[in-house]
Amino acid sequence: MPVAKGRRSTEISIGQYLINRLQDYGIKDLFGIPGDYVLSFYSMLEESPINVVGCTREDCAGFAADAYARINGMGAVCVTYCVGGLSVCNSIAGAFAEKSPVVVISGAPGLNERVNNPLLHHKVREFRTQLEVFEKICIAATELIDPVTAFAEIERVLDAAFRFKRPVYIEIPRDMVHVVPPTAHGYRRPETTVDAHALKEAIHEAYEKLNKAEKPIIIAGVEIHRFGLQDQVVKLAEQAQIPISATLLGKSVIREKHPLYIGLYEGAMGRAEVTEFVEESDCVLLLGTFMTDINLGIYTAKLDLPKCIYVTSEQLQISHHFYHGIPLNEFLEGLIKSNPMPKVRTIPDCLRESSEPEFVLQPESELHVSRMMHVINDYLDDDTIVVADIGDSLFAATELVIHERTDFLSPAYYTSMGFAVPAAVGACVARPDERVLAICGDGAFQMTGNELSTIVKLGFSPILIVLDNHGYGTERFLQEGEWKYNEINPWSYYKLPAVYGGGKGYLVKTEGEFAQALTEAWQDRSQMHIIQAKLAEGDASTTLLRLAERLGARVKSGAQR
Ligand SMILES: Cc1ncc(C[n+]2csc(CCOP(=O)(O)OP(=O)(O)O)c2C)c(N)n1
Ligand SMILES: [Mg+2]
Repeated sequence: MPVAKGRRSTEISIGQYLINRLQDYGIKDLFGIPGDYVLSFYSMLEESPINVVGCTREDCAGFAADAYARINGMGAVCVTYCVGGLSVCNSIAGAFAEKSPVVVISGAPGLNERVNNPLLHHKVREFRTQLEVFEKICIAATELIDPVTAFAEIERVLDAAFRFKRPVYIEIPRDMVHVVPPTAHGYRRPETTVDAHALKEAIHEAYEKLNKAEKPIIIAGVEIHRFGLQDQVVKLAEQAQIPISATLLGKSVIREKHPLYIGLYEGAMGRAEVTEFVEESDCVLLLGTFMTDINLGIYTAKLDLPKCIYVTSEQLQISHHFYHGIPLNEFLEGLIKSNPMPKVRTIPDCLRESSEPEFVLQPESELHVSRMMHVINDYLDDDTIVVADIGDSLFAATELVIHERTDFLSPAYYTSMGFAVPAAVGACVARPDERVLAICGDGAFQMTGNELSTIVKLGFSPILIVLDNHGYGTERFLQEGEWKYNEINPWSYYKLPAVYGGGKGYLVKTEGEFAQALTEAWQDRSQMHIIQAKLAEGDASTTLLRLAERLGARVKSGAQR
Protein backbone atom coordinates (compact mmCIF):
# COMPACT_ATOMS: atom_id res chain seq x y z
CA MET A 1 0.00 0.00 0.00
CA PRO A 2 1.35 3.48 -0.82
CA VAL A 3 2.39 5.07 2.44
CA ALA A 4 2.09 8.72 3.28
CA LYS A 5 5.45 10.24 2.37
CA GLY A 6 6.24 12.26 5.46
CA ARG A 7 3.08 14.24 4.94
CA ARG A 8 1.38 13.31 8.15
CA SER A 9 2.19 16.72 9.50
CA THR A 10 -0.82 18.45 10.93
CA GLU A 11 0.47 21.63 9.32
CA ILE A 12 -1.53 20.94 6.21
CA SER A 13 -5.19 21.38 5.49
CA ILE A 14 -7.68 18.59 4.96
CA GLY A 15 -8.01 19.42 1.24
CA GLN A 16 -4.25 19.46 0.76
CA TYR A 17 -3.82 16.21 2.65
CA LEU A 18 -6.34 14.53 0.34
CA ILE A 19 -4.56 15.85 -2.74
CA ASN A 20 -1.21 14.57 -1.45
CA ARG A 21 -2.58 11.13 -0.73
CA LEU A 22 -4.26 10.85 -4.15
CA GLN A 23 -0.84 11.42 -5.67
CA ASP A 24 0.73 8.81 -3.42
CA TYR A 25 -1.73 6.34 -4.92
CA GLY A 26 -0.55 7.22 -8.42
CA ILE A 27 -3.44 9.50 -9.36
CA LYS A 28 -1.94 12.14 -11.65
CA ASP A 29 -5.18 13.15 -13.38
CA LEU A 30 -8.73 13.59 -12.19
CA PHE A 31 -12.04 14.05 -14.03
CA GLY A 32 -15.10 16.10 -13.19
CA ILE A 33 -17.12 19.28 -13.27
CA PRO A 34 -16.92 22.02 -10.61
CA GLY A 35 -19.79 23.63 -8.73
CA ASP A 36 -20.02 26.12 -5.89
CA TYR A 37 -19.90 23.50 -3.13
CA VAL A 38 -16.60 22.20 -4.45
CA LEU A 39 -14.99 25.33 -5.86
CA SER A 40 -12.45 25.90 -3.13
CA PHE A 41 -11.27 22.30 -3.45
CA TYR A 42 -11.17 22.68 -7.25
CA SER A 43 -8.95 25.74 -6.93
CA MET A 44 -6.66 23.79 -4.65
CA LEU A 45 -6.57 20.98 -7.20
CA GLU A 46 -5.79 23.34 -10.03
CA GLU A 47 -2.81 24.67 -8.11
CA SER A 48 -1.59 21.13 -7.39
CA PRO A 49 0.36 18.84 -9.73
CA ILE A 50 -2.85 16.90 -10.41
CA ASN A 51 -4.19 17.51 -13.89
CA VAL A 52 -7.92 18.29 -13.77
CA VAL A 53 -9.86 17.14 -16.85
CA GLY A 54 -13.17 18.91 -17.24
CA CYS A 55 -15.84 16.76 -18.89
CA THR A 56 -19.22 17.56 -20.43
CA ARG A 57 -21.25 15.54 -17.89
CA GLU A 58 -20.56 13.97 -14.52
CA ASP A 59 -21.54 10.46 -15.60
CA CYS A 60 -18.99 10.80 -18.40
CA ALA A 61 -16.39 11.96 -15.90
CA GLY A 62 -17.20 8.81 -13.93
CA PHE A 63 -16.71 6.57 -16.96
CA ALA A 64 -13.46 8.36 -17.80
CA ALA A 65 -12.19 7.91 -14.23
CA ASP A 66 -13.21 4.24 -14.34
CA ALA A 67 -11.24 3.63 -17.56
CA TYR A 68 -8.30 5.59 -16.13
CA ALA A 69 -8.43 3.44 -12.98
CA ARG A 70 -8.48 0.22 -15.00
CA ILE A 71 -5.33 1.29 -16.82
CA ASN A 72 -3.55 3.26 -14.13
CA GLY A 73 -4.48 1.29 -11.01
CA MET A 74 -6.60 3.98 -9.38
CA GLY A 75 -8.65 6.94 -10.67
CA ALA A 76 -10.64 9.86 -9.30
CA VAL A 77 -13.64 12.00 -10.12
CA CYS A 78 -14.52 15.26 -8.41
CA VAL A 79 -18.01 16.71 -8.52
CA THR A 80 -20.36 19.08 -6.80
CA TYR A 81 -23.07 18.16 -4.35
CA CYS A 82 -26.07 16.07 -5.54
CA VAL A 83 -26.59 17.56 -9.02
CA GLY A 84 -23.10 16.32 -9.86
CA GLY A 85 -22.79 13.48 -7.37
CA LEU A 86 -26.09 11.80 -8.16
CA SER A 87 -25.38 12.10 -11.86
CA VAL A 88 -22.19 10.09 -11.44
CA CYS A 89 -23.98 7.23 -9.65
CA ASN A 90 -24.47 4.99 -12.66
CA SER A 91 -20.81 5.08 -13.63
CA ILE A 92 -19.76 4.39 -10.05
CA ALA A 93 -22.23 1.53 -9.77
CA GLY A 94 -20.53 0.06 -12.84
CA ALA A 95 -17.11 0.58 -11.29
CA PHE A 96 -18.31 -1.24 -8.18
CA ALA A 97 -19.76 -4.13 -10.14
CA GLU A 98 -16.64 -4.52 -12.26
CA LYS A 99 -14.10 -3.76 -9.56
CA SER A 100 -12.58 -0.51 -10.65
CA PRO A 101 -11.07 1.61 -7.86
CA VAL A 102 -12.44 5.10 -8.49
CA VAL A 103 -12.29 7.73 -5.75
CA VAL A 104 -15.39 9.92 -5.85
CA ILE A 105 -14.83 13.31 -4.23
CA SER A 106 -17.84 15.51 -3.74
CA GLY A 107 -18.21 18.97 -2.33
CA ALA A 108 -21.07 19.64 0.09
CA PRO A 109 -22.64 22.55 1.96
CA GLY A 110 -20.45 23.86 4.75
CA LEU A 111 -21.17 22.63 8.26
CA ASN A 112 -21.81 26.20 9.39
CA GLU A 113 -24.49 26.57 6.68
CA ARG A 114 -26.49 23.61 7.96
CA VAL A 115 -27.74 25.11 11.20
CA ASN A 116 -31.58 25.01 11.38
CA ASN A 117 -31.72 22.73 8.34
CA PRO A 118 -32.16 25.40 5.65
CA LEU A 119 -33.34 24.60 2.13
CA LEU A 120 -30.00 25.08 0.40
CA HIS A 121 -29.79 24.60 -3.34
CA HIS A 122 -28.98 21.05 -4.59
CA LYS A 123 -30.17 19.46 -1.34
CA VAL A 124 -32.48 16.50 -2.01
CA ARG A 125 -33.87 15.34 1.32
CA GLU A 126 -31.37 15.35 4.15
CA PHE A 127 -27.85 16.71 4.07
CA ARG A 128 -26.63 13.12 4.21
CA THR A 129 -28.80 11.80 1.38
CA GLN A 130 -26.04 11.71 -1.22
CA LEU A 131 -23.61 10.08 1.22
CA GLU A 132 -26.17 7.38 1.98
CA VAL A 133 -26.64 6.68 -1.74
CA PHE A 134 -22.90 6.28 -2.20
CA GLU A 135 -22.63 4.04 0.84
CA LYS A 136 -24.64 1.53 -1.17
CA ILE A 137 -22.50 1.65 -4.30
CA CYS A 138 -19.05 2.10 -2.82
CA ILE A 139 -16.89 -0.15 -0.70
CA ALA A 140 -16.24 2.70 1.79
CA ALA A 141 -17.57 6.21 2.24
CA THR A 142 -16.86 9.12 4.53
CA GLU A 143 -17.74 12.74 5.14
CA LEU A 144 -14.88 14.86 6.40
CA ILE A 145 -16.75 16.64 9.16
CA ASP A 146 -14.28 16.29 12.01
CA PRO A 147 -10.76 17.74 11.70
CA VAL A 148 -9.43 15.29 14.27
CA THR A 149 -10.44 12.20 12.30
CA ALA A 150 -10.30 13.65 8.77
CA PHE A 151 -6.80 12.40 7.86
CA ALA A 152 -7.48 8.94 9.26
CA GLU A 153 -10.77 8.82 7.37
CA ILE A 154 -9.02 9.74 4.11
CA GLU A 155 -6.51 6.96 4.76
CA ARG A 156 -9.17 4.40 5.63
CA VAL A 157 -11.22 5.07 2.53
CA LEU A 158 -8.32 5.25 0.04
CA ASP A 159 -6.88 2.07 1.52
CA ALA A 160 -10.21 0.31 0.98
CA ALA A 161 -10.26 1.35 -2.70
CA PHE A 162 -6.73 0.09 -3.13
CA ARG A 163 -7.32 -3.21 -1.33
CA PHE A 164 -10.73 -4.15 -2.64
CA LYS A 165 -10.46 -2.57 -6.11
CA ARG A 166 -13.85 -0.93 -5.70
CA PRO A 167 -14.96 2.71 -5.74
CA VAL A 168 -14.99 4.85 -2.60
CA TYR A 169 -16.65 8.12 -1.67
CA ILE A 170 -15.24 11.17 0.12
CA GLU A 171 -17.46 14.16 0.86
CA ILE A 172 -15.90 17.46 1.90
CA PRO A 173 -18.14 20.21 3.25
CA ARG A 174 -16.86 23.38 1.66
CA ASP A 175 -15.86 24.98 4.94
CA MET A 176 -13.61 22.01 5.81
CA VAL A 177 -11.30 22.22 2.78
CA HIS A 178 -8.89 24.71 4.31
CA VAL A 179 -9.16 23.54 7.90
CA VAL A 180 -5.80 22.56 9.37
CA PRO A 181 -6.39 19.95 12.08
CA PRO A 182 -4.84 20.94 15.43
CA THR A 183 -4.24 17.26 16.16
CA ALA A 184 -5.04 14.30 13.99
CA HIS A 185 -5.67 10.61 14.54
CA GLY A 186 -3.33 8.25 12.79
CA TYR A 187 -4.70 5.44 10.67
CA ARG A 188 -3.99 1.83 11.44
CA ARG A 189 -4.55 -0.42 8.50
CA PRO A 190 -6.61 -3.44 9.52
CA GLU A 191 -4.42 -6.53 9.54
CA THR A 192 -5.28 -9.01 6.83
CA THR A 193 -4.97 -12.30 8.57
CA VAL A 194 -3.88 -15.13 6.38
CA ASP A 195 -4.70 -18.53 7.74
CA ALA A 196 -1.37 -20.24 7.08
CA HIS A 197 -2.76 -23.74 7.62
CA ALA A 198 -5.68 -23.17 5.31
CA LEU A 199 -3.31 -21.69 2.71
CA LYS A 200 -1.01 -24.69 2.88
CA GLU A 201 -3.89 -27.13 2.68
CA ALA A 202 -5.54 -25.29 -0.21
CA ILE A 203 -2.32 -25.20 -2.19
CA HIS A 204 -1.75 -28.87 -1.51
CA GLU A 205 -5.25 -29.81 -2.61
CA ALA A 206 -4.96 -27.70 -5.76
CA TYR A 207 -1.51 -29.13 -6.49
CA GLU A 208 -2.76 -32.71 -6.14
CA LYS A 209 -5.74 -32.01 -8.33
CA LEU A 210 -3.65 -30.36 -11.03
CA ASN A 211 -0.97 -33.00 -10.88
CA LYS A 212 -3.48 -35.72 -11.58
CA ALA A 213 -5.10 -33.75 -14.38
CA GLU A 214 -4.86 -34.97 -17.93
CA LYS A 215 -6.72 -32.08 -19.52
CA PRO A 216 -6.16 -28.97 -17.39
CA ILE A 217 -7.24 -25.49 -18.39
CA ILE A 218 -6.95 -22.04 -16.83
CA ILE A 219 -9.80 -19.56 -17.20
CA ALA A 220 -8.44 -16.13 -16.28
CA GLY A 221 -10.75 -13.32 -15.26
CA VAL A 222 -10.86 -9.63 -14.60
CA GLU A 223 -9.38 -9.74 -11.09
CA ILE A 224 -6.10 -10.80 -12.59
CA HIS A 225 -6.01 -7.38 -14.29
CA ARG A 226 -7.13 -5.53 -11.20
CA PHE A 227 -4.68 -7.10 -8.80
CA GLY A 228 -1.83 -6.99 -11.33
CA LEU A 229 -1.30 -10.77 -11.28
CA GLN A 230 -0.84 -11.27 -15.01
CA ASP A 231 2.80 -12.31 -14.69
CA GLN A 232 1.97 -14.93 -12.08
CA VAL A 233 -0.78 -16.43 -14.24
CA VAL A 234 1.50 -16.59 -17.25
CA LYS A 235 4.25 -18.07 -15.10
CA LEU A 236 1.98 -20.80 -13.76
CA ALA A 237 0.67 -21.57 -17.23
CA GLU A 238 4.11 -21.65 -18.83
CA GLN A 239 5.72 -23.65 -16.07
CA ALA A 240 3.03 -26.34 -16.16
CA GLN A 241 2.18 -25.84 -19.86
CA ILE A 242 -1.50 -25.29 -19.12
CA PRO A 243 -3.57 -23.69 -21.89
CA ILE A 244 -5.31 -20.44 -20.94
CA SER A 245 -8.67 -19.06 -21.81
CA ALA A 246 -10.19 -15.76 -20.61
CA THR A 247 -13.67 -14.54 -19.82
CA LEU A 248 -15.22 -11.65 -21.72
CA LEU A 249 -14.74 -9.26 -18.79
CA GLY A 250 -11.18 -10.47 -18.49
CA LYS A 251 -10.43 -10.18 -22.21
CA SER A 252 -6.75 -9.36 -22.86
CA VAL A 253 -5.73 -10.51 -19.39
CA ILE A 254 -2.97 -12.30 -21.20
CA ARG A 255 -1.43 -11.30 -24.50
CA GLU A 256 -3.81 -12.85 -27.04
CA LYS A 257 -0.90 -13.92 -29.24
CA HIS A 258 0.56 -16.04 -26.45
CA PRO A 259 1.05 -19.65 -27.66
CA LEU A 260 -0.92 -21.02 -24.69
CA TYR A 261 -3.88 -18.69 -25.22
CA ILE A 262 -6.88 -20.38 -26.79
CA GLY A 263 -9.46 -17.56 -26.84
CA LEU A 264 -12.49 -16.44 -24.86
CA TYR A 265 -14.61 -18.93 -23.00
CA GLU A 266 -18.25 -17.85 -23.08
CA GLY A 267 -20.29 -21.04 -22.85
CA ALA A 268 -22.66 -21.45 -25.76
CA MET A 269 -22.12 -17.80 -26.70
CA GLY A 270 -18.52 -18.36 -27.69
CA ARG A 271 -16.65 -20.31 -30.32
CA ALA A 272 -17.74 -23.95 -30.19
CA GLU A 273 -14.14 -25.22 -30.38
CA VAL A 274 -13.09 -23.21 -27.32
CA THR A 275 -16.21 -24.20 -25.39
CA GLU A 276 -15.59 -27.84 -26.12
CA PHE A 277 -11.89 -27.68 -25.22
CA VAL A 278 -12.69 -26.00 -21.88
CA GLU A 279 -15.67 -28.12 -20.98
CA GLU A 280 -13.96 -31.43 -21.60
CA SER A 281 -11.24 -30.46 -19.13
CA ASP A 282 -10.86 -32.59 -16.01
CA CYS A 283 -9.37 -29.70 -14.00
CA VAL A 284 -10.55 -26.13 -14.54
CA LEU A 285 -8.52 -23.50 -12.73
CA LEU A 286 -10.72 -20.39 -12.56
CA LEU A 287 -8.49 -17.49 -11.58
CA GLY A 288 -10.07 -14.18 -10.60
CA THR A 289 -13.14 -14.91 -12.66
CA PHE A 290 -16.58 -13.50 -11.94
CA MET A 291 -19.32 -16.03 -12.48
CA THR A 292 -21.59 -13.51 -14.22
CA ASP A 293 -24.34 -14.38 -16.65
CA ILE A 294 -22.60 -12.81 -19.62
CA ASN A 295 -19.19 -14.22 -18.70
CA LEU A 296 -20.79 -17.63 -18.59
CA GLY A 297 -22.68 -17.20 -21.84
CA ILE A 298 -26.00 -16.62 -20.03
CA TYR A 299 -25.31 -19.59 -17.85
CA THR A 300 -24.85 -21.92 -20.74
CA ALA A 301 -21.35 -22.67 -19.51
CA LYS A 302 -21.00 -26.25 -18.39
CA LEU A 303 -18.36 -26.26 -15.74
CA ASP A 304 -18.60 -29.24 -13.50
CA LEU A 305 -17.95 -28.08 -9.92
CA PRO A 306 -16.03 -31.15 -8.71
CA LYS A 307 -13.53 -30.49 -11.52
CA CYS A 308 -13.02 -26.81 -10.62
CA ILE A 309 -10.53 -24.87 -8.56
CA TYR A 310 -12.28 -21.53 -8.18
CA VAL A 311 -10.23 -18.72 -6.72
CA THR A 312 -10.97 -15.01 -6.46
CA SER A 313 -10.00 -12.27 -4.02
CA GLU A 314 -13.20 -13.09 -2.14
CA GLN A 315 -13.41 -16.86 -2.12
CA LEU A 316 -11.54 -20.07 -2.72
CA GLN A 317 -13.34 -23.25 -3.53
CA ILE A 318 -11.77 -26.49 -4.63
CA SER A 319 -14.33 -29.00 -5.69
CA HIS A 320 -16.79 -28.86 -2.75
CA HIS A 321 -14.28 -27.54 -0.22
CA PHE A 322 -14.29 -23.89 0.82
CA TYR A 323 -11.22 -22.15 2.21
CA HIS A 324 -11.39 -18.78 3.94
CA GLY A 325 -8.96 -15.95 4.52
CA ILE A 326 -6.68 -16.71 1.59
CA PRO A 327 -5.48 -13.83 -0.58
CA LEU A 328 -5.53 -14.48 -4.30
CA ASN A 329 -1.88 -13.51 -4.77
CA GLU A 330 -0.61 -15.73 -1.96
CA PHE A 331 -2.51 -18.70 -3.30
CA LEU A 332 -1.19 -18.13 -6.80
CA GLU A 333 2.39 -17.70 -5.64
CA GLY A 334 2.14 -20.80 -3.44
CA LEU A 335 0.72 -22.82 -6.29
CA ILE A 336 3.53 -21.71 -8.62
CA LYS A 337 6.11 -22.73 -5.99
CA SER A 338 4.49 -26.14 -5.53
CA ASN A 339 5.24 -26.67 -9.23
CA PRO A 340 2.36 -28.92 -10.34
CA MET A 341 3.04 -30.96 -13.45
CA PRO A 342 -0.21 -32.05 -15.07
CA LYS A 343 -0.14 -33.95 -18.33
CA VAL A 344 0.77 -31.57 -21.15
CA ARG A 345 -2.33 -30.92 -23.16
CA THR A 346 -1.94 -30.40 -26.87
CA ILE A 347 -3.74 -27.38 -28.20
CA PRO A 348 -5.55 -28.34 -31.40
CA ASP A 349 -4.69 -26.36 -34.51
CA CYS A 350 -8.22 -24.96 -34.74
CA LEU A 351 -7.58 -23.00 -31.52
CA ARG A 352 -4.44 -21.39 -32.78
CA GLU A 353 -4.74 -17.97 -34.26
CA SER A 354 -2.75 -19.01 -37.32
CA SER A 355 -5.48 -21.53 -38.14
CA GLU A 356 -7.88 -18.73 -39.08
CA PRO A 357 -8.47 -18.63 -42.84
CA GLU A 358 -6.80 -15.59 -44.32
CA PHE A 359 -9.15 -12.64 -44.48
CA VAL A 360 -9.70 -11.29 -47.97
CA LEU A 361 -11.12 -7.81 -48.22
CA GLN A 362 -14.17 -7.44 -50.46
CA PRO A 363 -14.05 -3.74 -51.34
CA GLU A 364 -17.58 -3.57 -52.75
CA SER A 365 -19.23 -5.58 -49.99
CA GLU A 366 -21.67 -3.92 -47.60
CA LEU A 367 -20.47 -3.58 -44.02
CA HIS A 368 -20.81 -6.49 -41.61
CA VAL A 369 -19.44 -6.00 -38.10
CA SER A 370 -17.70 -9.34 -37.84
CA ARG A 371 -15.84 -8.69 -41.08
CA MET A 372 -15.01 -5.17 -39.92
CA MET A 373 -13.26 -6.69 -36.91
CA HIS A 374 -11.02 -8.65 -39.29
CA VAL A 375 -10.10 -5.39 -40.99
CA ILE A 376 -9.35 -3.76 -37.62
CA ASN A 377 -7.27 -6.76 -36.50
CA ASP A 378 -4.67 -5.87 -39.11
CA TYR A 379 -4.11 -2.47 -37.53
CA LEU A 380 -3.87 -3.38 -33.87
CA ASP A 381 -0.39 -3.22 -32.49
CA ASP A 382 1.28 -3.26 -29.09
CA ASP A 383 0.46 0.39 -28.60
CA THR A 384 -3.29 0.20 -29.12
CA ILE A 385 -5.96 0.33 -26.45
CA VAL A 386 -9.36 -0.88 -27.58
CA VAL A 387 -12.51 0.38 -25.86
CA ALA A 388 -15.84 -1.24 -26.67
CA ASP A 389 -19.30 -0.06 -25.73
CA ILE A 390 -22.24 -2.31 -25.08
CA GLY A 391 -24.25 -3.81 -27.92
CA ASP A 392 -22.73 -5.35 -30.96
CA SER A 393 -19.58 -3.29 -30.40
CA LEU A 394 -18.73 -5.58 -27.51
CA PHE A 395 -19.88 -8.82 -29.07
CA ALA A 396 -18.07 -8.18 -32.32
CA ALA A 397 -14.98 -6.95 -30.47
CA THR A 398 -14.59 -10.40 -28.95
CA GLU A 399 -13.18 -11.30 -32.36
CA LEU A 400 -10.34 -8.80 -32.09
CA VAL A 401 -6.89 -10.00 -31.15
CA ILE A 402 -5.49 -7.70 -28.48
CA HIS A 403 -1.72 -7.68 -28.69
CA GLU A 404 -0.73 -6.62 -25.20
CA ARG A 405 -2.50 -7.46 -21.98
CA THR A 406 -4.92 -5.07 -20.26
CA ASP A 407 -5.55 -3.23 -23.44
CA PHE A 408 -9.21 -3.99 -23.86
CA LEU A 409 -11.76 -2.01 -21.86
CA SER A 410 -15.47 -2.63 -21.78
CA PRO A 411 -18.28 -2.69 -19.20
CA ALA A 412 -18.88 -6.32 -20.07
CA TYR A 413 -20.71 -7.23 -16.86
CA TYR A 414 -22.61 -4.12 -15.76
CA THR A 415 -23.22 -3.34 -19.44
CA SER A 416 -24.05 0.32 -19.24
CA MET A 417 -24.36 1.96 -22.63
CA GLY A 418 -22.40 5.16 -23.16
CA PHE A 419 -19.12 3.94 -21.68
CA ALA A 420 -16.92 3.98 -24.78
CA VAL A 421 -16.46 7.65 -25.67
CA PRO A 422 -15.84 8.94 -22.12
CA ALA A 423 -13.72 5.86 -21.38
CA ALA A 424 -11.67 6.77 -24.45
CA VAL A 425 -11.01 10.13 -22.77
CA GLY A 426 -9.82 8.30 -19.64
CA ALA A 427 -7.63 5.97 -21.70
CA CYS A 428 -6.08 8.85 -23.69
CA VAL A 429 -5.31 10.72 -20.47
CA ALA A 430 -3.83 7.64 -18.79
CA ARG A 431 -1.70 6.66 -21.78
CA PRO A 432 -1.20 9.68 -24.03
CA ASP A 433 1.42 7.90 -26.12
CA GLU A 434 -0.81 5.00 -27.07
CA ARG A 435 -3.49 4.88 -29.72
CA VAL A 436 -7.04 4.50 -28.52
CA LEU A 437 -9.58 2.82 -30.77
CA ALA A 438 -13.16 3.04 -29.52
CA ILE A 439 -16.08 1.12 -30.97
CA CYS A 440 -19.55 2.33 -30.14
CA GLY A 441 -23.16 1.73 -31.21
CA ASP A 442 -25.14 4.66 -32.57
CA GLY A 443 -27.55 4.41 -29.62
CA ALA A 444 -24.74 4.48 -27.09
CA PHE A 445 -23.07 7.33 -28.95
CA GLN A 446 -26.19 9.44 -28.67
CA MET A 447 -25.99 9.07 -24.88
CA THR A 448 -22.46 10.28 -24.17
CA GLY A 449 -20.81 10.99 -27.54
CA ASN A 450 -20.50 14.68 -26.69
CA GLU A 451 -17.43 13.74 -24.70
CA LEU A 452 -15.66 13.87 -28.08
CA SER A 453 -15.62 17.56 -27.37
CA THR A 454 -13.26 16.94 -24.45
CA ILE A 455 -11.05 14.86 -26.73
CA VAL A 456 -10.84 17.78 -29.17
CA LYS A 457 -10.19 20.20 -26.31
CA LEU A 458 -7.30 18.06 -25.05
CA GLY A 459 -5.90 17.47 -28.53
CA PHE A 460 -5.94 13.66 -28.42
CA SER A 461 -6.20 11.54 -31.54
CA PRO A 462 -8.29 8.45 -30.86
CA ILE A 463 -10.22 6.70 -33.58
CA LEU A 464 -13.91 6.23 -32.93
CA ILE A 465 -16.01 3.85 -34.99
CA VAL A 466 -19.77 4.40 -34.71
CA LEU A 467 -21.67 1.29 -35.75
CA ASP A 468 -24.70 2.81 -37.41
CA ASN A 469 -27.66 0.46 -37.57
CA HIS A 470 -30.20 3.23 -36.94
CA GLY A 471 -31.04 2.12 -33.43
CA TYR A 472 -30.88 -0.45 -30.68
CA GLY A 473 -29.74 -3.36 -32.82
CA THR A 474 -29.11 -5.73 -29.93
CA GLU A 475 -32.66 -5.38 -28.71
CA ARG A 476 -34.06 -6.09 -32.15
CA PHE A 477 -32.56 -9.54 -31.75
CA LEU A 478 -33.97 -10.10 -28.29
CA GLN A 479 -37.63 -9.38 -28.87
CA GLU A 480 -39.33 -10.59 -32.00
CA GLY A 481 -41.22 -8.06 -34.10
CA GLU A 482 -40.58 -4.60 -35.49
CA TRP A 483 -40.68 -2.17 -32.57
CA LYS A 484 -40.57 1.60 -32.82
CA TYR A 485 -38.78 1.82 -29.49
CA ASN A 486 -35.65 0.44 -31.10
CA GLU A 487 -35.44 3.23 -33.67
CA ILE A 488 -33.40 6.36 -32.95
CA ASN A 489 -33.11 9.68 -34.72
CA PRO A 490 -30.45 9.17 -37.40
CA TRP A 491 -27.54 11.55 -36.97
CA SER A 492 -24.75 12.51 -39.34
CA TYR A 493 -22.10 11.45 -36.88
CA TYR A 494 -19.31 12.06 -39.37
CA LYS A 495 -20.20 15.76 -39.48
CA LEU A 496 -19.64 16.26 -35.75
CA PRO A 497 -16.02 17.43 -36.05
CA ALA A 498 -17.41 20.65 -37.53
CA VAL A 499 -19.51 21.10 -34.38
CA TYR A 500 -16.69 20.28 -31.99
CA GLY A 501 -14.18 22.37 -33.84
CA GLY A 502 -11.70 19.61 -34.53
CA GLY A 503 -11.18 16.10 -35.82
CA LYS A 504 -12.02 14.39 -39.06
CA GLY A 505 -15.19 12.52 -39.97
CA TYR A 506 -15.80 9.71 -42.48
CA LEU A 507 -19.03 8.14 -43.73
CA VAL A 508 -18.40 4.61 -44.97
CA LYS A 509 -20.78 2.04 -46.43
CA THR A 510 -18.52 -0.60 -47.94
CA GLU A 511 -15.60 -2.68 -46.76
CA GLY A 512 -13.27 -0.85 -49.13
CA GLU A 513 -14.35 2.56 -47.83
CA PHE A 514 -13.98 1.38 -44.25
CA ALA A 515 -10.46 0.05 -44.79
CA GLN A 516 -9.47 3.28 -46.52
CA ALA A 517 -10.86 5.48 -43.74
CA LEU A 518 -9.14 3.36 -41.12
CA THR A 519 -5.82 3.57 -42.94
CA GLU A 520 -6.10 7.32 -43.23
CA ALA A 521 -7.10 7.70 -39.59
CA TRP A 522 -4.33 5.42 -38.37
CA GLN A 523 -1.69 7.44 -40.16
CA ASP A 524 -2.82 10.77 -38.77
CA ARG A 525 -2.08 11.40 -35.11
CA SER A 526 -2.75 15.10 -35.27
CA GLN A 527 -6.48 14.89 -34.56
CA MET A 528 -9.32 12.59 -33.56
CA HIS A 529 -11.17 10.57 -36.20
CA ILE A 530 -14.78 9.51 -36.25
CA ILE A 531 -15.82 6.83 -38.71
CA GLN A 532 -19.57 6.44 -39.20
CA ALA A 533 -20.02 2.89 -40.46
CA LYS A 534 -23.42 2.28 -42.04
CA LEU A 535 -24.04 -1.40 -41.49
CA ALA A 536 -25.84 -3.72 -43.87
CA GLU A 537 -29.54 -3.94 -42.96
CA GLY A 538 -30.18 -6.50 -40.21
CA ASP A 539 -26.49 -7.16 -39.65
CA ALA A 540 -25.31 -8.78 -36.40
CA SER A 541 -22.12 -10.42 -35.26
CA THR A 542 -21.95 -14.16 -34.82
CA THR A 543 -21.64 -13.71 -31.06
CA LEU A 544 -24.75 -11.54 -30.89
CA LEU A 545 -26.69 -14.08 -32.90
CA ARG A 546 -25.66 -16.82 -30.49
CA LEU A 547 -26.49 -14.63 -27.49
CA ALA A 548 -29.82 -13.60 -28.95
CA GLU A 549 -30.77 -17.21 -29.21
CA ARG A 550 -30.12 -17.68 -25.48
CA LEU A 551 -31.31 -14.33 -24.10
CA GLY A 552 -34.24 -14.08 -26.46
CA ALA A 553 -35.56 -17.32 -25.08
CA ARG A 554 -35.29 -15.85 -21.56
CA VAL A 555 -36.91 -12.54 -22.46
CA LYS A 556 -39.79 -14.42 -24.03
CA SER A 557 -40.26 -16.80 -21.13
CA GLY A 558 -40.09 -13.81 -18.73
CA ALA A 559 -42.80 -12.02 -20.71
CA GLN A 560 -45.13 -14.99 -20.43
CA ARG A 561 -44.83 -15.24 -16.68
C1 LIG B 1 -27.56 2.94 -19.98
C2 LIG B 1 -28.28 1.81 -20.64
N1 LIG B 1 -29.55 1.95 -21.05
C3 LIG B 1 -30.20 0.93 -21.66
C4 LIG B 1 -29.57 -0.29 -21.86
C5 LIG B 1 -30.30 -1.44 -22.53
N2 LIG B 1 -29.69 -1.74 -23.84
C6 LIG B 1 -28.80 -2.73 -24.00
S1 LIG B 1 -28.22 -2.84 -25.55
C7 LIG B 1 -29.17 -1.55 -26.06
C8 LIG B 1 -29.12 -1.09 -27.48
C9 LIG B 1 -27.77 -0.56 -27.83
O1 LIG B 1 -27.88 0.17 -29.02
P1 LIG B 1 -26.58 0.65 -29.76
O2 LIG B 1 -25.71 1.38 -28.83
O3 LIG B 1 -26.98 1.35 -31.01
O4 LIG B 1 -25.82 -0.70 -30.09
P2 LIG B 1 -26.33 -1.89 -31.05
O5 LIG B 1 -27.10 -2.82 -30.19
O6 LIG B 1 -27.18 -1.28 -32.11
O7 LIG B 1 -25.07 -2.50 -31.55
C10 LIG B 1 -29.95 -1.06 -25.02
C11 LIG B 1 -30.90 0.06 -25.14
C12 LIG B 1 -28.24 -0.40 -21.39
N3 LIG B 1 -27.55 -1.53 -21.49
N4 LIG B 1 -27.62 0.66 -20.81
MG1 LIG C 1 -27.19 0.67 -32.89
